[in-house]
Amino acid sequence: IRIEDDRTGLEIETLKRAILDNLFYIQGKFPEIATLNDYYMALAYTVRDRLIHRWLISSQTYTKVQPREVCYLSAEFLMGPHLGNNLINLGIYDRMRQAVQELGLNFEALLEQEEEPGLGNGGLGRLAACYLDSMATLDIPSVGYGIRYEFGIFDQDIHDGWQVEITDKWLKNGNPWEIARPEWAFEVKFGGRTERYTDEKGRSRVKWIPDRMVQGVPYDTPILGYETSSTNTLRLWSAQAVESFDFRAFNAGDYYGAVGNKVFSENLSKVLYPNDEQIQGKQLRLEQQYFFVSCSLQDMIRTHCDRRGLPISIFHEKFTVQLNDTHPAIAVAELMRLLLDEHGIEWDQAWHITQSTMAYTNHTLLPEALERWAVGLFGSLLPRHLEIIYEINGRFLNEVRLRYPKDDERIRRMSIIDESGDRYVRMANLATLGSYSINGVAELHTQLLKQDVLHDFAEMYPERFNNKTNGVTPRRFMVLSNPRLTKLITSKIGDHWIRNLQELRQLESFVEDLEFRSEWRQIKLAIKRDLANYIQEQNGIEVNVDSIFDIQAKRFHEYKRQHLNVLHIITLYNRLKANPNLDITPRTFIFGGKAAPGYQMAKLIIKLINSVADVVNSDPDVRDRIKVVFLKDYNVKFAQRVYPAADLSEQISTAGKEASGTGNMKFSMNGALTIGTLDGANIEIREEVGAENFFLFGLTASKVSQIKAKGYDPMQYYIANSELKAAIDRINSGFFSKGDTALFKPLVGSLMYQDPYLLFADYQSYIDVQTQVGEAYRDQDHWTRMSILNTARMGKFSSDRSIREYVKEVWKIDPLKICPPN
Ligand code: DL6
Repeated sequence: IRIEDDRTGLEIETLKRAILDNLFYIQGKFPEIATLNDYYMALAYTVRDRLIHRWLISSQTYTKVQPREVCYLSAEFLMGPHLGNNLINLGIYDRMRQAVQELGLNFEALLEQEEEPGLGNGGLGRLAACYLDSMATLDIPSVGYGIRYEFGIFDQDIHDGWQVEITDKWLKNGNPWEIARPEWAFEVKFGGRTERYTDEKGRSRVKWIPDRMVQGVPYDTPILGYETSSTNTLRLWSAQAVESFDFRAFNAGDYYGAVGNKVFSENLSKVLYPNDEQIQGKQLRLEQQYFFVSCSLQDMIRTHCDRRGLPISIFHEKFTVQLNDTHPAIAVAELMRLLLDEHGIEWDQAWHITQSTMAYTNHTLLPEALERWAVGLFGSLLPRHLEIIYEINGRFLNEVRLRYPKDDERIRRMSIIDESGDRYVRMANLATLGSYSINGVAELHTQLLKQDVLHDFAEMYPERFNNKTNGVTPRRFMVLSNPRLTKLITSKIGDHWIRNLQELRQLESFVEDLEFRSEWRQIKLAIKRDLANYIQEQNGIEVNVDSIFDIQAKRFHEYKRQHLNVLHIITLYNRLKANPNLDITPRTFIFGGKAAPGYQMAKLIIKLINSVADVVNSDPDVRDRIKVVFLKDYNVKFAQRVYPAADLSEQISTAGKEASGTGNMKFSMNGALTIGTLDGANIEIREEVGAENFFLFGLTASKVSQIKAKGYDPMQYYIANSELKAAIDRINSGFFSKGDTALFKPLVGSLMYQDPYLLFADYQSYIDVQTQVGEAYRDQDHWTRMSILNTARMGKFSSDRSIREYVKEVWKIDPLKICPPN
């Protein structure tokens, strides 16, 4: 008899043995007293064991072959739970479920037990996580570098309709997926001053004398690809005090002072800033950015020079760095510093290496999200970097002057230093100038980037600009989150679509198959029933599973226009009040999402939704034809339940504001129809699924700019449109706020007098198209066809496609197959 190894074997009996073994030896528990969490940990270690061998072989192969690698630098990685995803990628999901069940345990409850590592705010961080999955799946040697925040994105509770934030203690039960590597820590300097000196070769050099130092300790998590052995690393840095730095204080007997410093250092990676599209200019945030960037670059250089013994002059041939927005843009100045000051390289060569290494992805056009740092703050924290930036800027502006003589306005716009008032370092200009590739995340976004925010740079260096439309991983957002649909699809077209999402096109030939349509519908209904049960448990609201599940789930922001959705709800409500027998298609309006804690207007919109829900859900005149539900604490784990249950996906941002969106892709892949504007990736989704399978409304981005340029007056729309007026008046009258007419004043006032996101201008078009949605839903058979076609035609939006494009057009990296362990 061959007995499999307990740490690598994949037979059901072996898996069972391994779980019990880990429970005993790692958790230190007999089964009789083990908690659900003990079993979760034992299961997670069992899965991790099966990753480790592949992980070690992968890094051994990278050391041997020395391939070109991509390092994805991101201040956020919104990974979501690891367990289910790793089981899918290992190909042992069903087997493990059986093993767990044979041990008398509840598999779903164990999956549910995992605390989600919520180390991101939303789209940008989740995109980074999808890209890690795709890079490993496509055998691309890569490392994700970021910060190991002790507290991730806050948990959201709702009290009296208001959002309340609770700290996310995601590490409280331990994290079985990571391995600490204190032996590979780096020191990071802050503050102080610089000094010039002459080195032994008579060259003038600069020394940075910091006034404090922090240590970055890496925590590594294996990232296994789907159906491959490639296992890459997510390396997150945790801040710790440098003991030696506090020696003086210890020696002077200031024990408490020294320990206080330690706490101060460790604050650095304590908490994720919870703002998704707004910078706040806080020193700690800049410290976080510099901290992880410096550790990551030092780590790459150590791998390159020390481990692989390669000369620093060819660093850019072996490493490329993708900057996930400007949060890591300080990498441009830090790599220059390391090359100039630590490796003694001359300026021109250092600049060549730096600019051949960095590539920058922009994720937003919103002016309030474009990062800039006050020069005073920047210089006091990073004095050497400020000098380097001044030098980069001086040399660059000379080039601009040569190319565009006497164009002072252009010089002012392109300068890395904003001198229009108080002086700021513009991080987007630094990232753009320091990179060989600059990309937006959807066709429209890239076009607007070139037209507007980075127009001068695109004119000067057109060859550096390119588009990479975002994508999402079908492993997590279809296979794991929608097993029923996955099974049906696979029964018809096999399972190659999971690796090559374009194969979903084959589903088109089943659209005319009555039985297939019926199965498709039954599956959607069953998933809606599950969500309805959850809503009943969580919110105590009974919803009709035959109603349209109309879902808007994303961060709260005025540009995303959740309040436009609310205006539609109130309009329907007003119609029902005026005509209680009105025949409307029943709808369940479902919202989910967090607001940045300091963003009062977004929080007020959450309060409005909950206030409208209270009134509408309990009004007997409505007779259950509309229900409004706010699902609290929307996160990746929960999103996986929500996407598959949607009939209608709300993608209703003001055109030109949503860079891409990725939720739009996840909904549509799972068979939801979209109601949306021509914004971000909506445009490309509509092109793919067909205009006839997409509910389009609203102004285009260019119309939005034109209207604004002419001087937009929302009041005109309010006066002219009786239904819009009635909806606004209802809010204003205190009807939804128990007579309190002050509560929603800031919101109503902003809409009536400014309406910066043009809700009023788009209102009628939105309402009209929502009426079409209601009518279309009545023809269930036709709706099902549209739903199937949405899924069938979403192949383009796999993150595998995005990564293939980055690999071919930007990074120029060859895949490297990893031999499976035998
Ligand atoms: O690219 C990922 C994601 C886009 O899909 C969203 O449209 C965009 O809003 C989001 N941007 C951010 C901006 N954060 N910063 N800076 O999260 O990126």
